[in-house]
Amino acid sequence: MSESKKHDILLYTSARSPNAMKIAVFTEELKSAYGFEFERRLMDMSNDEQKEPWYIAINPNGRIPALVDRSRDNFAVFESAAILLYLQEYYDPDNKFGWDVKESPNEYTEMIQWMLFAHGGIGPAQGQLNHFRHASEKIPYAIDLFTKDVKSRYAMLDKRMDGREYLAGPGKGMYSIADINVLPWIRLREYAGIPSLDEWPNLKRWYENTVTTHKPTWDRAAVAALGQSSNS
Ligand SMILES: N[C@@H](CCC(=O)N[C@@H](CS)C(=O)NCC(=O)O)C(=O)O
Repeated sequence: MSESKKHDILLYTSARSPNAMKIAVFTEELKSAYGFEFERRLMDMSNDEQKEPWYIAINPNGRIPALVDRSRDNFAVFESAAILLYLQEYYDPDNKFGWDVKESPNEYTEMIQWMLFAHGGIGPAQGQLNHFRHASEKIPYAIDLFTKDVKSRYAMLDKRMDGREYLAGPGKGMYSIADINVLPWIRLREYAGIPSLDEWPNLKRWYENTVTTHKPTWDRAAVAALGQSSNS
């Protein structure tokens, strides 16, 4: 691991969240690669701290995660995928986890397209499924609708991963923020009533190989973001 380098960055986050897990995985990868260190503040979600005016000034959407980069004039970033892109742009100088838009425009666009697919599709659909499955009033139509929606998006990822190791990049692909952006949702599938990945063998191999190959960082991220100590 590189020498530790503390950046003046404050991340607002919480426990038990796939969106928090994405950022935790990437900051752990940056820590391993560059010694990246930063400050983390857990929001008190049980008291709706994320809806308080001081936080809305940082993230108008009133949700976690959000980041303030004090070393860049208090620049604030919200939306988990945007935070991954921001950190990759400024704190991954060797492009170990992504591509530079000017140097590799095709790879960059491929990475962005899979990030947007997951951010605009899997996150919202699986989030709604979680909500309806765990609501006090059970509405079978909604549960069924969002189960089908999530499964169809998993099927699309499965097709993409046929013959590949990672989502974006030439050949079999390169481990990047495109993978880090979506695999935490796959990890937390059980809460959405999807215990097994057997229906999607390519997706299953991709998920299992990634968390095995990058086990130290994923394990540390799971402890930081989910309070879990082993893979699930
Ligand atoms: N699209 C947003 C979603 C953020 C989000 O929904 N965060 C949840 C935790 S996973 C949250 O803060 N929920 C509390 C609330 O909605 O008040 C992102 O990816 O950052």
